[in-house]
Amino acid sequence: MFSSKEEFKQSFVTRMEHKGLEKTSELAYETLWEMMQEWIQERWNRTSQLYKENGEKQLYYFSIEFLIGRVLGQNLINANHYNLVKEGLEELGFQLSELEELETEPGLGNGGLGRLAACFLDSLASLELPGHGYGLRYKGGLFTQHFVDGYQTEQPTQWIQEENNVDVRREELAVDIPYYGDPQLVMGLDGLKVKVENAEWVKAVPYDLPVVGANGGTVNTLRLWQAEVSDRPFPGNKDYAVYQSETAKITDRLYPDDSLDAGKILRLKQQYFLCSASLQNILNNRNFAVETLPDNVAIQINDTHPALAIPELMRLLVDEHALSWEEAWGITTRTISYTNHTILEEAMEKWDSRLIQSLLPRIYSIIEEIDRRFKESLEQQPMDEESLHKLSIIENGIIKMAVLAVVGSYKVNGVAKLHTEILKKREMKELNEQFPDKFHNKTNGITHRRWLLKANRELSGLISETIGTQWIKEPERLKELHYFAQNHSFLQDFQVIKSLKKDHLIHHLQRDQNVIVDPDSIFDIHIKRFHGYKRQLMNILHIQMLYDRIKRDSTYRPYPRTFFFGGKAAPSYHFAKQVIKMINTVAMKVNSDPLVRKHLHIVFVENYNVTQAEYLIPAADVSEQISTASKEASGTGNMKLMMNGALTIGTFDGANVEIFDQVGKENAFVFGMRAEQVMEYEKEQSYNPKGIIEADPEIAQLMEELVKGEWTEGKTNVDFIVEQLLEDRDPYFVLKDIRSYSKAHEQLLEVYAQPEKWAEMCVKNIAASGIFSSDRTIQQYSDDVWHLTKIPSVH
Ligand code: DL6
Repeated sequence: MFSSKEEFKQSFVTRMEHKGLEKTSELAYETLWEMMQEWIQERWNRTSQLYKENGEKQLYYFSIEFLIGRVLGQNLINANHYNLVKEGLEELGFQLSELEELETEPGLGNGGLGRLAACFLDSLASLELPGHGYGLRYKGGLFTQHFVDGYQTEQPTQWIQEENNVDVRREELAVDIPYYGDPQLVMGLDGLKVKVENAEWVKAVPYDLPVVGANGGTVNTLRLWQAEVSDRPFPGNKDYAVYQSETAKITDRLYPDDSLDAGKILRLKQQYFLCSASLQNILNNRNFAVETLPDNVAIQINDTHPALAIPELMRLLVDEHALSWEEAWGITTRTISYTNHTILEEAMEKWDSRLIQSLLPRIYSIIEEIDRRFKESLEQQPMDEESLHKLSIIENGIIKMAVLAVVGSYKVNGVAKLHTEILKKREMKELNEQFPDKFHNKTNGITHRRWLLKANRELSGLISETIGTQWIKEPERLKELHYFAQNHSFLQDFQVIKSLKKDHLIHHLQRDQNVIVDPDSIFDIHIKRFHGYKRQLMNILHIQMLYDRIKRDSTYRPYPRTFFFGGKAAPSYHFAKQVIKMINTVAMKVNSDPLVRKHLHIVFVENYNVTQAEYLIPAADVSEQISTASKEASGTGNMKLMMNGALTIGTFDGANVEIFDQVGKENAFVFGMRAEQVMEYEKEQSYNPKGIIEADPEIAQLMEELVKGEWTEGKTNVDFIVEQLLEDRDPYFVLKDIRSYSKAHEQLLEVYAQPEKWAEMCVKNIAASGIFSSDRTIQQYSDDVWHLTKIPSVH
């Protein structure tokens, strides 16, 4: 942006003076933002021009979520201007960190899936690969979480303000999206074709956000669609006012609650809106023959939310571009590939056929035809009913989006080795047998530029001083740190930085939530969405066990620990909301007990988001990754925490397995059942927690207290929890694993009592974390799936 600090300062001051107002932080932020945008714009134009001239294949990542977090600091880092700007501003009396706090975080995602999409965009641009995102421009991102009386409350968050200068409106690229209507066969110039009469059209207007890669060379695009009323004629028999308000809702909020039918229709509208707008945009702006689409474009669908891209591309190719079904199918199935992010039954998307039939009649008929042809192709094979059921796209009035996504894609991947194996051997066994070459694994990754370089400037600095800066470009070179894992002075430096990051977190929490945390305690961090399988319940039950033990046994006086929780529950997920309430209630009791408080402290960080994560992760000593084995597809928080030198206490689940492989089990605290055991229990339905309760007095006491409501201000606040543990037979095996979890915690305390040993293990974790950079993941996708060519930027 500037060749020197002086040049930056001069330009900054001139602009501030030009504004002529009081020199507030807000004005400084606005000025810095403008300067950065101008600098980016130039690079952005250059990259677009380069792509146009070059004509190489482009990747489009379709995702209903992009949890990008704040962009100002990240862009400055990727532009290599962070330090220069920080120092320049300091000399002018401003703190860059304070200005960064003024940016509203765009919460355009719920959790792992959306954050992964953001990491991928960062890696694509940083590897100078032509890859862009397509998403939705929700006015309101994920809700803001507040606790009232310990309960989660949800307030809408408005990301987009009147004067929004983060993204650029591209009116000239707007397209119209058809809903409802009657598909009719009409005779066109090129023969019979389907035309949807009386459709309700909605205008999709793109807004572009720049994605700045490392060294500021390549600037790719994240294109977000906004819904507006269309100029096309409106069907006479419909209510225009209803249409207007329904249209505004399409991009009003991230993921509306889909427990009701109205919510479901809206969700479906959103999904189709994203797919249709993005595909029309790709086809309208191409400079190649449509038949060569797979050579010029790769489309990755992020889970099944954008799976309607398959029938929509068919519609566009057959109805608008007059291709035959066979030609169109060949093109579609060589262009689209699909990533699965879950095997949880309830998260596998299924749509009521009637809903799609009424909202998207032409799309429904295309899905029917895909299903019919696929079933026809299976007719020659002997097939039992169960297999046929697993291979059906439409069955009993239900459309299974995952089956549609597999059938219509050329590659399908899971997000960690274990997850992919479970997909291939169990969840999608029959599909894998039909398409053995489609399935592959791509273990997730995280961008080390945000999660180390930005979130932990101090640790990054120490690493660079120690092994040089090449690790920034090639994160696997973090391995070189291994040689320093027993170097006393390096370990000391690491410890000093950990304490510093703990202090940063403490100040942040003091300011934000008015809590005081002991800097010398172990920072044990459990941050993720609230879900039964993620077992925040096991963590809090274990803390209750510790409380009871301290009270009961005067010789048990463990080293002080602060247990941090952070995460949101879906508004309609009552069980998860009760766990939140329970944590807050237990926190009150633990934190106010003069004896116990010396050993245990619970802090629930309100409104966990990317910004909070940037404070929490560098400060962590312990990373809680305790999901029921087989349930967590990958996890990415586990990688971020490891990269910042936290030790994992975790199960053999998702990417934890690969983390343990990389760092060695001796450098983590591994416990609990294996995935095969869990799946065996589930198959046999042979698990009954009652036996465990009867055999373990400590667990029995805990359950008794829980049932009596001693911990939770009465029974009604835990009825879902008690019901799940006892009547539903503990589906996430909390009671089965809690004993080994407790033992792992005891081992952890033993190691923490040896500070140098602990630090050595932390450094070994950092050294082994490079493989979890999303640069590795993206390069693998590019090599095996997208076949992109690196296009070096011109500086
Ligand atoms: O792949 C990103 C992320 C994984 O790390 C998590 O393990 C997984 O739970 C999450 N999956 C979803 C599924 N949503 N749907 N459908 O968010 O993906």
